[in-house]
Amino acid sequence: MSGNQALEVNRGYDGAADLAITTHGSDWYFAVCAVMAVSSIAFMAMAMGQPRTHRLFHYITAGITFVASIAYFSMGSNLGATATQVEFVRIGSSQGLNAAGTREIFYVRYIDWFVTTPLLLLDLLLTAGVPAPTIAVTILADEIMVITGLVGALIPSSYKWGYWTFGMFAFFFVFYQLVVVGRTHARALGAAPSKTFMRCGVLTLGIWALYPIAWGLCEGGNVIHPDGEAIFYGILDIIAKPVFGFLLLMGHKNIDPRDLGINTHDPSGTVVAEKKTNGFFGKKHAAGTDGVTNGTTTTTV
Ligand code: RET
Repeated sequence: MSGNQALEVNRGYDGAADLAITTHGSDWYFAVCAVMAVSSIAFMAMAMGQPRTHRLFHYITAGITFVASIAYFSMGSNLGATATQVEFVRIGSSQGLNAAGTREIFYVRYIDWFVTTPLLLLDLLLTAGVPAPTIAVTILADEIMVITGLVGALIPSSYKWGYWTFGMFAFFFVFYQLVVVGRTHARALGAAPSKTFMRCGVLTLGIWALYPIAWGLCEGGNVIHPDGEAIFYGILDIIAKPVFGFLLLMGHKNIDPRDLGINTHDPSGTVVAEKKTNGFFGKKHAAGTDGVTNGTTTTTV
């Protein structure tokens, strides 16, 4: 036998679900895995074209797509999933669901998001130059959003929607931090960071808003077949990660990390970092503080 045998090899170790991906879904997941892997290599290659002091955003972005490629490898292999009783059985539906009982829920998707969505926010919020406490609380809200989505997806009863609702509150909080706080700070940094933040921020908000809808139609409402789920989330993830990453890194070609308050030190001295800074996330070298140390050290990236 040749071709994609993942479904035969890895068929439901923990009990196959009544409704699960077919070989088409598996093929698509492997294709997205390849897109993510190639993007990671491309982002690392772009990093090599920059001095070490200017690679922070390349490393974060390559990390995001690398983690995603592992998640997609798992899903293509029919792994990282568990059978969960559906709330809405849809026998005879036009979506070709025709299966009672359980649905294959890919919990590995949420492990991916738990690692990568904070990194996406870090990419954006560092570009906007927002203060560290704002970054921390936004990432906390983001993690609440992902975990409520995971827990809700694994709950058979209507109580799953309670978790979805909590997740939506957390999502609105993230939304606010980007739209209001992020935009205000980005504007203050000048044209290049502001343009990059706006471009990537608008893309992010538009795409992220579709995830709770996908969840409602897939893990939540059981309206779309797991193969359709693969395509829906796959397209969103390609836009949210590789497309976003590429736009962000193109924008950073015109941005000096020191203008964002990210102070880096190169021992070769080719890129001279500001000494005596206000720290990694701090304001860029406030006027009049030359030679004054506040106890923090310059961070090497
Ligand atoms: C869930 C369900 C609970 C409510 C909300 C959700 C939003 C999820 C989002 C996920 C974004 C993922 C990204 C992945 C990158 O590839 C968890 C679906 C609001 C916004 C950007």
